[in-house]
Amino acid sequence: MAKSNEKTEGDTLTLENTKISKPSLYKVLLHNDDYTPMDFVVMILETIFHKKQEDAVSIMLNVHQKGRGICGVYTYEVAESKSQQVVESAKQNDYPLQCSMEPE
Ligand code: TYC
Repeated sequence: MAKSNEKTEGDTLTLENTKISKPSLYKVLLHNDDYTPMDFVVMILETIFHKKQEDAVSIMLNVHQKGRGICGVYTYEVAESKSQQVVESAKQNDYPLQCSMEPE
């Protein structure tokens, strides 16, 4: 998408053909393991991903059964921050919970 831009005579700022693209989106994935308690995963989904309890339980069970699952789709920086918060919080509680991100 090219933005047709203002070019004012005498101005130094010319913005012709500035490319405007939508930010790329990334899926944040939660991975199953045998040690992290279900309640802890639900709490992570409620607090970091702002899921309602019912949705958090359903996502957690899906990850538990299928091995991995999507917790949300965000811009790169937000996805990275949420993934780091998950792993950091798990580490503090000595759980091996893993989180990753991949392009949508
Ligand atoms: N499999 C874990 C258990 O039985 C629960 C769990 C679910 C762990 C989802 C991680 O991402 C996960 N306690």
